[in-house]
Amino acid sequence: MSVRVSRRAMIRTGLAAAAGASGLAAAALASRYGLIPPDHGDLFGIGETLTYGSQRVLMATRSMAREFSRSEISPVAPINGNPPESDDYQQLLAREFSTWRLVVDGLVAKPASFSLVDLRALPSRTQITHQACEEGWSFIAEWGGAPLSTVLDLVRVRPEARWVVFYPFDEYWDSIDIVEARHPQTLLAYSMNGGDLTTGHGAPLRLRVPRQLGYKSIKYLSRITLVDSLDGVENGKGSFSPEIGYSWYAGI
Ligand SMILES: Nc1nc2c(c(=O)[nH]1)N[C@H]1C(S)=C(S)[C@@H](COP(=O)(O)O)O[C@H]1N2
Ligand SMILES: [Mo]
Repeated sequence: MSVRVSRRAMIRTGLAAAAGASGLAAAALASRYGLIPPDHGDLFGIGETLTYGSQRVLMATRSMAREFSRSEISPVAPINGNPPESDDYQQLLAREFSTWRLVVDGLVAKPASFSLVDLRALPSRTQITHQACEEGWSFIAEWGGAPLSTVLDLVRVRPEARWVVFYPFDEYWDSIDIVEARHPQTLLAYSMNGGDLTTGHGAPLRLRVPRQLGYKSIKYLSRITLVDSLDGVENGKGSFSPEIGYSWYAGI
């Protein structure tokens, strides 16, 4: 039997109900099933664990972000932040990214790097999805690229890998879990609204994670690395976002 329950209702009742409404019991349960987000010790603490844990346990991990029709594409797509100023990035831009390569390494059997030509040769997917910034604005756009899962298959992810970490050419960095990384809508996007990705929107390649807020969709990608723990990665919180007051998990 399948019962349709609203997303909010599920999140509200979620793990708290399963654990007898006790936050600590919920945390113990979450820990047992590997559902602790990497920034659990932070500001959001127990609430973060409940949100991430509830969504991972109760929402089918395959739930899809809404996709829209072409007529719903926003006429204006705002840009958040300036393109990286680093010499590395500026030189690649000057050569129209012909010498750029995406490095994929870490807990993989076959570390590799991919040029834009390589990525464009992979099976592609387009999706018209909504991108919402935590600052309160949003837009709908069509994104095209290679599913991240295709690239993960090519490098052969080792079974112990649990997190995928993304490094761009600016100071951002972030990570997602393997469930999110393997989701069919999680895209390495090289096109937007039918054209090449512009510099502002993240050229040459950006991540699109349409089930989470815009800040998880890292632009200007340089390297992707697979790890079994985020403890030793940068600040140990899975993302730079907790440093500026935002949670690692940004599910919507
Ligand atoms: N590398 C990098 N990725 C980034 C950002 C950034 O400044 N640098 N901004 C993030 C934020 S806060 C949002 S809302 C989206 C904005 O994407 P857009 O500029 O294409 O609208 O990109 C995200 N990815
Ligand atoms: Mo944002």
